[in-house]
Amino acid sequence: MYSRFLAMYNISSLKYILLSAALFLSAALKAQFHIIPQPVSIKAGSGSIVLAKNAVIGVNKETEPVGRYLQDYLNQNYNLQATVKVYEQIPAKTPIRLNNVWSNQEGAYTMHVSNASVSISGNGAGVFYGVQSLIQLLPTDKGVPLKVAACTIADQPRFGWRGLSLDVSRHFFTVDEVKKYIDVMAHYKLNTFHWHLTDDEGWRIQIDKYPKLTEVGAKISYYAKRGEFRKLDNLIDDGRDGFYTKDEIRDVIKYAQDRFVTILPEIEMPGHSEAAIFAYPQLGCQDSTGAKHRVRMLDPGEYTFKFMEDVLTEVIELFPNQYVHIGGDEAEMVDWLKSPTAVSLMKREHLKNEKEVQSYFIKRIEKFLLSKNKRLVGWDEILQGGLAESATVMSWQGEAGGIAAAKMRHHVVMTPLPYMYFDAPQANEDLEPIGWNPPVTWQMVYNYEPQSKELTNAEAEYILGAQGNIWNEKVPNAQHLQYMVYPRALAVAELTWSPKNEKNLDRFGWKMKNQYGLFKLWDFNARLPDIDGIDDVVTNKSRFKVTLNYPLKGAKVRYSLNGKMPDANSSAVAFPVKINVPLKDSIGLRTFTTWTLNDQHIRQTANVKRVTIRVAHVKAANLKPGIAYEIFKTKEQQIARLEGEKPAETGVTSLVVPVKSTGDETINWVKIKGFIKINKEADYELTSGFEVTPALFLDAVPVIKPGLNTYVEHQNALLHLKKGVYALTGNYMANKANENQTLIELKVDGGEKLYPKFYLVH
Ligand code: TNX
Repeated sequence: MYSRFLAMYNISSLKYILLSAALFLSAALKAQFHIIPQPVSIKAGSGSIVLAKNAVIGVNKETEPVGRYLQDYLNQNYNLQATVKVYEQIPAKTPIRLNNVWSNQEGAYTMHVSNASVSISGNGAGVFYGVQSLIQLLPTDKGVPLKVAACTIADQPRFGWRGLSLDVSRHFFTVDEVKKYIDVMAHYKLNTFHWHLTDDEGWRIQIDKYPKLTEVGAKISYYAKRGEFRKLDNLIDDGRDGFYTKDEIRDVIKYAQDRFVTILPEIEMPGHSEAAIFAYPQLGCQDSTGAKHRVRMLDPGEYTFKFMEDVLTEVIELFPNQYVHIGGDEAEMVDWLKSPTAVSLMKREHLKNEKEVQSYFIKRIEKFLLSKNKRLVGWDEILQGGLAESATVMSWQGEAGGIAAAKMRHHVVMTPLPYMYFDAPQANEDLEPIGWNPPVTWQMVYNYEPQSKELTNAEAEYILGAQGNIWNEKVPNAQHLQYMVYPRALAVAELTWSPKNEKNLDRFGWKMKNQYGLFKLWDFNARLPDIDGIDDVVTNKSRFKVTLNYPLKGAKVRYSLNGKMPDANSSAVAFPVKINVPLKDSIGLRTFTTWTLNDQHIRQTANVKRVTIRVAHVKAANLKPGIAYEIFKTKEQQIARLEGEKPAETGVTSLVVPVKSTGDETINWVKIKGFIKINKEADYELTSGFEVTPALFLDAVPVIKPGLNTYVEHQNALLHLKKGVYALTGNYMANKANENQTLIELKVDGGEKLYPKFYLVH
C-alpha cells in the first residue's frame, strides 16, 4: 500500500486523486467476492445462480473425491442434498461441473459461474481449490437460497509451501480438534500442516519399538503433578496429556490428503527432548561426574542414534510426505562439553566445538533420512557448525538464517519472528490473553514478504514459501487455539498464494471481516475484529464525537467513558454507537465487544486528550515548499542527548527522508522541522503512516507519541485548524522498516488525503 502511494506522489495531485479513486473502485469490485486468498484474476459476470436443493455435481473419475467433499460440505452446512454423478464427459447442462484438466502448475484452476451453472476445472488440487473459492462465495446464513454471483476466476498459487504449524506437545489436542484445524486451513488453500509431535512437555506419537515414549512420555503432566517430573511452570495450567495411536495418525493423514494438505511430522532432536529422556533415561546427556542434571539434550552416542533411527523408521512408514522435520532448535549444546560421550565423539571425529557436534548429529540423521528417500527439514540453528548438504531450513529467528541458507542454494521456508508467530497477542497485550510479546497484528503478518530484498532473483527461487507457527505453552484448549491462529492465518494464506502485486491491505481487511459468517457456520472461534476508530486522540476541539460501527451483524458493545473496563455484566448496546460528549481535558474510552461466537469478547481502550494549538507567527509568503530535515549518525539511543550536535546530513523533502543505512550499529536519528500550511478552516486528521510511530509535534504540542505500533495503538490528531501555518517538528530513528513509509498523513476529517507537496513548508 505504501509503495502504491509513493509511486503516486510523483504525479500531479489531480491525477493522484483520480488514480486513487480508480484503484479503490477496482479493488472494491473485486472485493465483492471477498475470496481469501485473493485469486490471480477474478471478473464479475452478470446475474447469479441459485444452487437447487437437489443439485447435481457432475464429476470425472479423478474429481469424484472432491465432488463427494463438496456434497458433504453442502449437506453438513446447509442441509442441501446434492447428488454426485460420475461421467466420462460431464454434460454441459450439469449445474455443478468439476472437470479434471491437466496443468503443470500444481493447484491451478479456473472457475466459471454463469446464471445456469458452476464449472470448475483444474488439476488434482486445483479442482479442490476451485471448490474452496465456490464455498467462499456461498451465503453464510442458513435457510437462505444458495445464491452465487456470476464470475470468472483464473487462479494458481504463488508458493508451493503454504504452512501452518501445531504444537501438540505443550498441550495435547484430540484427533477431532486436529482435523478441524486442518479442515479450516484447507478452506484457505493452506497446504502444509507442520505437526510438532514431540517436545519437553510431551511425546505424542505411538512408536511400537519404544512403548514407554507414550506410556510415560505422553503423560508428563500426570508425572509432574505427582512430583516425579519438574514443575511445568512454563505452561499456563497443568498441561493436557495424550498421544495419537498409529491408526489415529493414519486417519488424520487420510483426512488431510482428502483436503490436499500434506503433513510434515516433527520429531525434535537433539534438544527439546525431555519427555523422551524421561521415558528412556539412557538417551539423555550425563555430565562427567555421572550426575543427571536437568536433561533436555540427547547424548550423541550410538544408543541415541540407533533409537532415533528406529523412531524415524516408524515415522517414515506412516507419513507419505517427502520431508521430515527433525527440530534442531535451541539445543543446549554446552551440556555436551560435560558429556563423556560427546567429548570422546569430538576427539574421534575431530570436532572443534559443540556446534560441530550438533552439525555431526544432524548430518548423521540426514544421511539416514536420505537412505530412506526422505529430505530433512530443520530450524535455522542447523546452520551452526556447518549445514547438512540437502537440508531445508525453516527460518524462525528472524530471516537471517533463511537468507543465509538461500544464498547457499538451500531450500528455505520462511517462518520468522515476529510476523509468523501466533503465540504473540494480536492486539494490545494488556487487553489480550497472555502470549509472548510483543503483539503481532494481522496487518503485520499480511505485510510480510517471504522473498527478501536481500536475495537475488535466483536465490529467491529457493524460498519454498512461508508458514505461521503456534506454540501452545499458553494455549490450553482448541477454542483458544482457534482464537490465536485466526484471523492471522488468513494473512499467511493470502501472502503465500496471491501474486505479490495483488497485495492490498485495505481490501484484505474488508474480506477478512467477511469470513466471520463462515466461522460461525463452522463453529470456529477466530478472534473477533476490532472496532475501527478506537484511536488515541489528541484534539483541540471542545467536544469528542465518534460513531462506532461494527462489521458483524448482531454484535453488542459495553462501553464506559472515564469508567472501569466493562465486562459481561455491564449493560450492552447495539452498534452503531454514537458518542458525543463535551471534552474538558481527557477522556478514557473502554469497550467490551461480543458477537455470537462462543461468548468470545474483545476489549479495546483509547484516550482522548484536549490540547491547544496556536497558529505560528510567520509570513506564509516567506516559506518555501518542503520540510527541512537533519540526519544524525550516532550510537546515542536518546534523542535529547543530541542537542547541540552537528547533523551528518541536512536537506529538504516533501515525502521521504533519504537515509542511507550504514549496515553497522549506527543509529540514524532524523529530525524534521517546518510548518503545515492550512488554506481553509476545517477539521483535519493528522496521523503517521509509520508502522512504529515517530514523535510529531504541532505548535510544540506532542500530537503523535513515538515508538508505538500503529496497528496496536492507533493514534490520531483530530484538529480544528484555521487558515494559517502551524509549526511542525518531529523525530524518529530511521531503519529499513520505515524507509518507504509515509511520515505524515494529513486529511480533511472524513475526507481525502492531502498532497504533502502542498501543505509541507519550511
Ligand atoms: C522457541 S520457535 C521454540 C519453541 C517454543 C517457543 C516459545 C522454535 C523453533 N522453538 O519450542 O515453544 O520458543 O517458547
